Amino acid sequence: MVQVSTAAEDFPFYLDKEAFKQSVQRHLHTTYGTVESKANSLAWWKATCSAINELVFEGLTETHKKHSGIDTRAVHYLSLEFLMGRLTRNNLYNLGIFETARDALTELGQDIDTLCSEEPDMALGNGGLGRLAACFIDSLATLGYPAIGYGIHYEHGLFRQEFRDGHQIERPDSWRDYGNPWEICRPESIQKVPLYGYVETEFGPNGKMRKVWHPGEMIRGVPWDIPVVGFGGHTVNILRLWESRADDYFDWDVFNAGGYVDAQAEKARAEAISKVLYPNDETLAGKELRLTQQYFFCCCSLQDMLRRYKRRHDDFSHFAEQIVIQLNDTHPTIAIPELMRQLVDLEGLKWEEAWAISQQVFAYTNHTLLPEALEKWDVVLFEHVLPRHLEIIYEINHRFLDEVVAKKWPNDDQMKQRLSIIEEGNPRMVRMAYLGVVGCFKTNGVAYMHSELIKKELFPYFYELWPERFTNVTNGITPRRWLKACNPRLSALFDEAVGTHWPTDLTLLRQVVAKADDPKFQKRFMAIKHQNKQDLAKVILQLTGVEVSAEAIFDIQIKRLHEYKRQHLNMLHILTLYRRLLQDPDLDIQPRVFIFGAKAAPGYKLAKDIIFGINKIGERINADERIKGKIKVVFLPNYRVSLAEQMIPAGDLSEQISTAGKEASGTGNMKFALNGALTIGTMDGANVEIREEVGDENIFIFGLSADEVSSKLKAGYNSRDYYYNNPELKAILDWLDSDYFTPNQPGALASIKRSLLDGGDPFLCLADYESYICAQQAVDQAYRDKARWAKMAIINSASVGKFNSDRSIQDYVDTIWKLKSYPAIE
Ligand code: F58
Repeated sequence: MVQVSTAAEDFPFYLDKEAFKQSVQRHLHTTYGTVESKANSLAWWKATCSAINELVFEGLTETHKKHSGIDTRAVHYLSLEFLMGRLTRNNLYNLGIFETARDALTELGQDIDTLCSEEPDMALGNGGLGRLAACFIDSLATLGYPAIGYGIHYEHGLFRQEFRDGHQIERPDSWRDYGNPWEICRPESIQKVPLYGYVETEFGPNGKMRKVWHPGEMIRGVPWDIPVVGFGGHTVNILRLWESRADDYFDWDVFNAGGYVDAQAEKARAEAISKVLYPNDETLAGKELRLTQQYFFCCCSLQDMLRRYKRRHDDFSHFAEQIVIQLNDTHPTIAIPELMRQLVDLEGLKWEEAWAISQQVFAYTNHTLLPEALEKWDVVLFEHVLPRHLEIIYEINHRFLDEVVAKKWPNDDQMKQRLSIIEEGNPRMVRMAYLGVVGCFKTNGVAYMHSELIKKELFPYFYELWPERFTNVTNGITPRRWLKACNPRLSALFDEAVGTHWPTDLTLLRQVVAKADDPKFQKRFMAIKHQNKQDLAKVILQLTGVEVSAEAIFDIQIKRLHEYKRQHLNMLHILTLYRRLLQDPDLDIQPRVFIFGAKAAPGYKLAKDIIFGINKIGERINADERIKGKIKVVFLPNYRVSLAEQMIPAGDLSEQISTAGKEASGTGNMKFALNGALTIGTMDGANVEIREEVGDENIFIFGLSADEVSSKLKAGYNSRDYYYNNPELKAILDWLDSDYFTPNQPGALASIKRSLLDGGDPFLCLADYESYICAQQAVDQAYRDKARWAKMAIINSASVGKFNSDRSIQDYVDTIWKLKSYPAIE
């Protein structure tokens, strides 16, 4: 493991309070043209960012000098999503000047929390996959690795969610309406991207055949760089996001011919590419615009890499030593044929040479086993948008089937069909995951269990062919954002207990296990949790108007809304408790607040119905005086990174209840455990590894295993058996047919029941119901014993050092990327 010093005295940037104050004031005057008496919080926030940027840019320049000076191997992380959230607080912590800035601002009459909340979230991602990319670039910079993130500069990130009468309404997100202080436009690195058109076979002067693509359209890619400050400030890498523009905005020919309107329309079409992030989670949108987005950013990024490489090299013999490209899911796999095109068609390499390079450069991370999330593109659509790439894919496939598959399984046409990158059928489809496996030297899953399932279930024949290509890298989270910055109280306690180095070596927290039984430590730990809960209670009141008590169990489920994540199983538990309370208002249960946060894909009807259901059930329960406030249900609108940062430190119970075998890893599970919440969860994804770390007695595991789930489905699962055999379950499901929760709208929640009965309950909520209710009873029991709960919470927090994203990155470096660390500033 690379050791990066992060002791306060080792931070390279020392800026005293006075200097910071002066810098903020100077920027207020000279950058934003305002004065102290007139400036609002937005102006103060921007001036603060400019002051921070003076240090950031210095780090950026030094890092650039260092990395280009040694011409070193670097990783290029290609991802359609980077869910960065807000950057101000993080940059301050990573530079080691948070306290200095806070005190300076206080003296200027400004509150740092207020200023930080002026920053809109940079929500350029849907969920786990995008947030993982953000954690990874934080870790890469922290560890001093040469790295660049490449993605799209969406004008609108993930939609803003509002509730209207309990229904989700989507509103456009505008994260840079008033300018964004962190981004730097780099017009000197603009790239051109061809699209559409046709391919011709030509013969060169030497009689050699070559393919020439005559594109129907050219788009410009304009890069915007976001500096990525590593913890300790020793390295500042960049995230480079591409914005699409019309190639020649002032097309004089069209313009002069009276085509002003046509020229404008063309401009609008070009700009549409980076206009908006697709809000789908775990379902693919087989839309032309999405394929165009994928190609657009891969094409720009590869040209950028080649341009930089060619500055120092005359041929491509060192390309694979210098460059490794990680594909974040299949979304950027189009980069594989694109590199082939650039090397063969544009640089004149032989196919074999180019393929040998390409095979050493790419690696692919898979994030899902769900069949509906595995990308496939209609061959006809593909040919229309990228005619040359389809030819290249055919060639890759042809050589793979003839040279590799036929050798291993001679005369086996069925095997060829099975493994073909092109799926036969009507329509024929390009299987992007197969292209990924064939074109990459490594394919990895994101948690141990997931990686095993990839080998056994998703790609069994590829695994037989190339066992050495498959590997696991368990996900992680950055402890800088997900503990130090979001939970300053607990961070201070840990500083005192184990010293200040835990933000880079999270395993140091293990020492705290020794204090788990110490009543004094327990008291301090739980007092912090209580204060965090009080803070969240205020947020809840402000966002929902519902008053909740910090004495109650804060039971939280935050993640995208999806049937496999089973928010509706949680709902069934709520209904069960509510019904029991109505039958016996004196029932002795621990008070609980059920807290949700989730966005549903705009076209995902059932997911939206579940949001509506939870909102309506909450309204009824929260207003029902008979149950004396013993349970409350709140759904916080517009769940996003900055809201997660307020919720996670306040969690007592973390709901990780996906159907076993469906959640590749999960990362929210790690964030909660680190902040001292106990997990109630299935044996799925990284829950399995969390259990290994914290011990079986400190986690509430329930439900069928992945093997049991698949046997049950194979044997013919009938959810009605559970419905008819469990009167309590039957009663709460029948409740959904009534208008009890939706006065004057009988049956408004019936679709949820229908999906569980007529719909066959594909994610086995009813099969796991009883076991879930039992596990929840065990939670209730455990919470009664304050000392026991405190001990369990402390052990969780202290035992999850493995899930530091620095460890994930080091695993990638060791098994896939083979990089050397070069912190720029010592
Ligand atoms: C998530 N995938 C996994 N996809 O579901 C989760 O288990 C894992 O922890 C995480 O990746 C990180 O590895 C995920 O977030 C998406 O959001 C895609 C967006 C584009 C469309 C398809 C889903």
